[in-house]
Amino acid sequence: MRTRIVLKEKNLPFDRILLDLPNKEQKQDWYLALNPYGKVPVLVEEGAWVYESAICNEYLEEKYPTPPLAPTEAGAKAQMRLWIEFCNSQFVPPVIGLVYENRKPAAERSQEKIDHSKARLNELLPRLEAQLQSQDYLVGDYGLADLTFTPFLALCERVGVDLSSFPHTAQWAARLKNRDSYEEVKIGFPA
Ligand SMILES: N[C@@H](CCC(=O)N[C@@H](CS)C(=O)NCC(=O)O)C(=O)O
Repeated sequence: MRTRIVLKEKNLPFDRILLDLPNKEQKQDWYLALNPYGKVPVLVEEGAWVYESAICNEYLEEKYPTPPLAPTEAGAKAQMRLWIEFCNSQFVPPVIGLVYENRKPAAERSQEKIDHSKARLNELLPRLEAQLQSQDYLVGDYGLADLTFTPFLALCERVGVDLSSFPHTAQWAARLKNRDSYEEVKIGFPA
């Protein structure tokens, strides 16, 4: 989704090839040759193939810089990468933890795991809230740092993460989810 958001923002045509993840198509040899991690996405273009959504997105930004989705100044670019890293290494795991528990039948859910993931998010959200106190987006204009969070903010809403104590983050999440690019890619996003 994060790479498709970039493709949409840049108005780039693409074909989407879906893999059967539950049946582990992503672990077949032909796919492992494209991405040794056996995960989606892989971006394939004549002359290049790239995996890891953050790397796909920077590739697209460098190859198709208009409209820009990243700052060009080195310090700001480093800040952008730090937010992407924060998203992937800190923010995503508790959100995924909540999604897994939420998918189980109610009787099999672990309240302890749910509480643990929500507590972890409540430790992380103040960092976003502080950053968004005086600006609409994480680093300058809307860009790769923000859109890296978009699908996971949408998941937060679905699994009942309460953002009411983080009003700037809640408004930012609403702005991100309201973009046309997200509207177009979210179709088919599993609950
Ligand atoms: N860090 C990777 C994460 C990719 C990832 O976890 N993809 C999931 C789907 S959203 C996947 O392929 N899961 C199947 C699997 O792990 O076998 C990225 O951002 O590209």
